[in-house]
Amino acid sequence: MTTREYRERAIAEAGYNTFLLRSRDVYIDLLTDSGTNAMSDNQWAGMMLGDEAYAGSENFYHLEAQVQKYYGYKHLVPTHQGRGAEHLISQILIKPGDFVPGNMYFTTTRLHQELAGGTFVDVIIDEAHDPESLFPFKGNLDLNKLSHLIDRVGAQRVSYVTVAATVNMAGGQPISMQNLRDVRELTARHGIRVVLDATRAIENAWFIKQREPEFATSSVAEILREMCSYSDACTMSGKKDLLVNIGGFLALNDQEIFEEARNLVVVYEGLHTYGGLAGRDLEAMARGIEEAVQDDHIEARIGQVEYVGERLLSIGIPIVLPIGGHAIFLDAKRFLPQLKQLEFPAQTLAAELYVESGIRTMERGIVSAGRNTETGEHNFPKLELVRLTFPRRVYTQAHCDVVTEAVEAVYDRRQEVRGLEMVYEPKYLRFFQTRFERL
Ligand code: P71
Repeated sequence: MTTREYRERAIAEAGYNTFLLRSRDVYIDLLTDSGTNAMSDNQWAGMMLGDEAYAGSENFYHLEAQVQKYYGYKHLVPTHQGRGAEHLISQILIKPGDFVPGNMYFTTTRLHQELAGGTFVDVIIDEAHDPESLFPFKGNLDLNKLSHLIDRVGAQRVSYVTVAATVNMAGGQPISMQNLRDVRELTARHGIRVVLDATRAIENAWFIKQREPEFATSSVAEILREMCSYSDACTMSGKKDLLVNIGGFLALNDQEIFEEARNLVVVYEGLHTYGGLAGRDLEAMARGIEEAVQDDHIEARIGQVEYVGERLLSIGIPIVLPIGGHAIFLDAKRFLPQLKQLEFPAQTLAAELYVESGIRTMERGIVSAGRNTETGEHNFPKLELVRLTFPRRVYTQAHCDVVTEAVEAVYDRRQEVRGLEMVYEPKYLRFFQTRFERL
């Protein structure tokens, strides 16, 4: 525990950016659920069985078998984390001038598409941009938007469609199985590939089980397999669903693309049987898959997020609805209506929460959205959110109660809160290192 005065100094020194705080100065860390999960005894035991051969490690073959069994793709290319896989698939499939439609942008995904010469096009349904819409599958793609894009630019210039499950930037919102089937059908007619961002697909599968009657009695593992069957490849950050601290992969069916990816991975990540990871990391991820698809686990995980969300709702805090899979998203526009978007409401709220309680959260608004690559202007996203992200198997209900009380305390003094001014901005993924001062 630190004092309020201490935290005032710490956040000022961090340029009011929670990414620039030292973790020792944080009391409850809800920055991200990425790589912050607690590994099980079984995973740690697996770490002791690391086969650290340069080539052909046993742990690679174990992971490959697990990915084939649970995700259903033929080929596996391990990478150090999700963005490594995004880099490979973007470099292989995107030609300069191409378009890459997807269900809302994700920061690293879009950047790799742009660096490969592509233009990302958001084809998510409108409901996803409305924090108050109660639509149960706000991750769905809008098939009209997608087919208009294909008609406008021609199927030849659409590299592939990125389908994220769940959609992080929309508030951890799921896509329905029906929508996955429809996207598959539409793209198949045009010969366009589908690449799934499977980072939180297991959480998505749980929502399908809850909300799509056809799947009420299916297991999460069965739903996951079917979800993946409507895509040609997936990129994966194992640091979320798969309960590890580091790791990711690209998995795919097409032999030719696999050969290219297996060749390119040796340039950027490491040999094709380790992809920048130690053998022990591959083993922890292989074991993590099996734990992650257990219905009991995923129910408890999403149930914890729901518990916090329901408590916040009961005291009138504006959050994104429905409650998402990995996080609660505070709606900073409604929380701090006195601030203009260029006074960075979500960045401000994240800083205030830290000062109030030592809880670390993440901005997901205009700072994360970056600038338009052509005009250089800020992108102005409709959603201006602060994410309270829950690591898996880490915090207790008591921590959750402390979090709720902290949010309430900031809400009670919301009228006094002033905004921020940007004083330093790096070129790529600016939200990680941008610095601010108080207005
Ligand atoms: C999260 C992260 C980590 C992160 C990344 C960028 C900015 C802030 C935080 C990473 C994801 C993700 C999805 C849907 C791909 C990646 C990249 N999320 N797709 O939410 O959520 O994976 O971090 O392993 O490279 O805190 P990577």
